[in-house]
Formats: sequence, C-alpha cells, structure tokens
Amino acid sequence: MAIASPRLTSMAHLPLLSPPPTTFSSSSSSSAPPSMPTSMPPPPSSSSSSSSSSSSSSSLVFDAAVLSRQADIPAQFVWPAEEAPAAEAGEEELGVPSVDLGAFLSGAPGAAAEAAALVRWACERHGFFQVVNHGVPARLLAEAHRCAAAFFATPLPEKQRAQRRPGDSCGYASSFTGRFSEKLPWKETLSFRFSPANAAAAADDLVLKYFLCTLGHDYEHIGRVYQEYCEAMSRLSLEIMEVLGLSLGVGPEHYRRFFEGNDSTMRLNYYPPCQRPELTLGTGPHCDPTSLTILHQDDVSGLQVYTAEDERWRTVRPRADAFVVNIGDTFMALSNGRYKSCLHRAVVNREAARKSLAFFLCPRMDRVVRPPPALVDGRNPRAYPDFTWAALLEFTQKHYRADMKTLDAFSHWIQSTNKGVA
Ligand SMILES: O=C(O)CCC(=O)C(=O)O
Repeated sequence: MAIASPRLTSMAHLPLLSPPPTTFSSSSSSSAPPSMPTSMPPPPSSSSSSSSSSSSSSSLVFDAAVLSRQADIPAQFVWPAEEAPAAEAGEEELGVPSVDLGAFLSGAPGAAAEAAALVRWACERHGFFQVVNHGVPARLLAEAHRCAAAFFATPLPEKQRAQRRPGDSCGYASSFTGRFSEKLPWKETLSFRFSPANAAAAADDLVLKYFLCTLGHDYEHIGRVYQEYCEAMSRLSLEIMEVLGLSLGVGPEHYRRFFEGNDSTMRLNYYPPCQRPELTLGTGPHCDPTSLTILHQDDVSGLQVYTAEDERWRTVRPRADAFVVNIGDTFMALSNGRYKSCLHRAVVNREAARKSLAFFLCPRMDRVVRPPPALVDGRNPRAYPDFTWAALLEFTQKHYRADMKTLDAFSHWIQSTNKGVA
C-alpha cells in the first residue's frame, strides 16, 4: 500500500505525455505510490512535495485518449520483467465459490451451513469468494457503473476539481499526474469516505455531501447514487460478516457488531486501454490492509489473484450478478491468522477500458483489532498483537508497501514504536 520513502523525482525530468494543460495545475496530485493497494492511501506527504504553485509545462500530464492509442508507452509505466504480466498469466481461473446470500438470509434449511463451508474453504486458501443473490438492485449497479464512466469521461480539469490532496484519502487521483515514481499503475481513481448514518450523526449522507462540496450541485445525482451504493455495500458487508462469523465458529453476531459503526472507503477504478498491456499493470500486486473488499467488475476481465502454492496468477472473471469479496489484513488479524489476505492485481488490455467499483470495509479508527477468545488457545496462540486500524493505516501509508508480509512487519513496528494498544 505504501512505501517507506517513495522515490522522489524532479518533475522537470518527467516527460510530457500530452500537451501541458493551460487552464489548470496538473502537479498537485497526492496520488499514492504505484503499488499501493488502492484501499485508503493518502500517501506520505513527502511524496507530494510539489504544490500547485510548482506546476509547469514539464509536469507529467495524463490524457487517456492519447495514451491509450500510443504504442510507445512512457518508461514510468513499464514494470520490471519479473512483475510485468506474463502472456500466459491469468489464463486459468481462480476457484472462487459462489455464496448464495439470499438463501443464507432467508434461513433456508442447510443454507447457513453451506454458505459457511464455502466461505471457510475459500478463506483458508486464498481469501476470495463471490456473493450472488445479494439483494443489491441491478438498477443501482448499472447506474453506479454509468456514473463512473461519465465521471472519468469528463476532461481532466473537471476531474481535478476533486484532486486528492496530500494527506487525504479521498479524491481524484491518476498515476499520471504528479507521480514521482516508476512502475506507475495504468489507471485513474476517485475515492470517498463512507460511514453508516447511525455511526455518528455527522456521517449522515457523507457521500452525497462529498460530491456536493467538492464538485458542486451538478453532481447531486452521482452523489445520491454513490450514497445509496455505499449504504448497500455497508449492509452487504455486515451480512457477509455473519457468514464469516459462522464459518469461524464464533456465531453470526460477533464480527457484525464489530463493524456496525464502520469507517469505510469507496473507490471507483478506471483503467484505460493500453497498447502494450504486457509491460504495465492497472493496479500493482498488493494485499488490502483493510478488513473486507467488495468489488464489482464491469464486463471486462482484469482482476488476478496470486496463488502461492503454485506461484501463479489466476483470473477472477467478471460476473454481472456477483460481487467479488476478499479478506484484507485487518480481518486476517481478527481471525487470528486463519483466513488469508492474498496478493492480487489488475491487468489492462489493448481493446477495452475497464471499470471496477471497490468498497473497502474498515472498522472505526479507534477500534481495537483483536480476535475473539474462541479463536485463541494453546495450539493457536495470538498471531498478532492488539492494534487499532488507525495504526495499521499509518503504517501502510507512511512506512510499508502492503504485501503478503504486512502484518508481520506491522507487528514488529508497533512493538518497536510503542504504537500498540496498551
Ligand atoms: O480493479 C480491480 O479488479 C482490483 C482493484 C483493486 O485491487 C484495488 O482497488 O485495490
């Protein structure tokens, strides 16, 4: 997610990818370092050392319409051979069970046991499963994708009205504006915070207010759509928590209650086509430091998951009627290491733009992350110390690029810095 000290590069050395904008500053991005999982990443402020005042004609400016047709892709987007997607990567599909949430919620005989068994199977292996019959209206999903497409199709100056600022986790970011690193991901994102209304009075309509305050009244419709979408995702994540709790033998309420006042992030990902998709990545390999990710892909493939046993990348094919769910590091800690948070990435392709909608469930910042006592015993001692989500977030933003060892590195860090929970 974050790296200790992102390499800073003078803007003057970065090539122009398209003619410099004349009407806006393109250099004030606080985009995350390239391999940040896009979960919540305000980058270290040092990575955004340029300010809008340093905008110049030598700024790196992305224009998807130009870049997506260009055969000669700029060096910053070329990944080292060992990380670039091999031609055969993703040819095989990942085995992701489909959990029938409707049947589970209806209390149909056997449905809870079946859902719990499928989830346990997936989470002990790679942490990815799908939910179907989830109750999120198809109309809402279609509108959420339509609004994302409309937002990313607007001219760059318009999108940059929502530019993510240094230290913020919300806003518009493209790897292409104001990045000072190599291995840039081939994408644009828009992120905003969500917390359910009953978590804090001030959280009422947080998403709608974000759009109105940042982009103005023309964005009221899109704000309402994502407000409704995030409410649906928060509800869905609590239902999934019931299944996860059952699957771990701690009952349906334990994790549901833990996340009732969640403080989550929604991210819209847009990956333009790329003429050399074998050289670059839409989202670099990462594990999510958050608790649970609920992803909806449009009809273009791109999500790949790394299976460590055979060292392969496997595709999770898009399914219009399903959400892809994956375990993040925080839930791995809540399960005392039983469930896996797994490396994944997004590849791009030559022909079609791709979109995905990612909801990152996170606990309240001050919640103590600790597994239930039933998951700890002599044979299963505590895998990680107590911590708050705020501390893990700080670690992955400022000190460490999220990978398969994040929790181990974080455990050492909190012990050595006294950032743990007393
Ligand atoms: O777009 C995708 O399929 C994956 C996105 C992702 O991993 C992320 O946003 O963290």
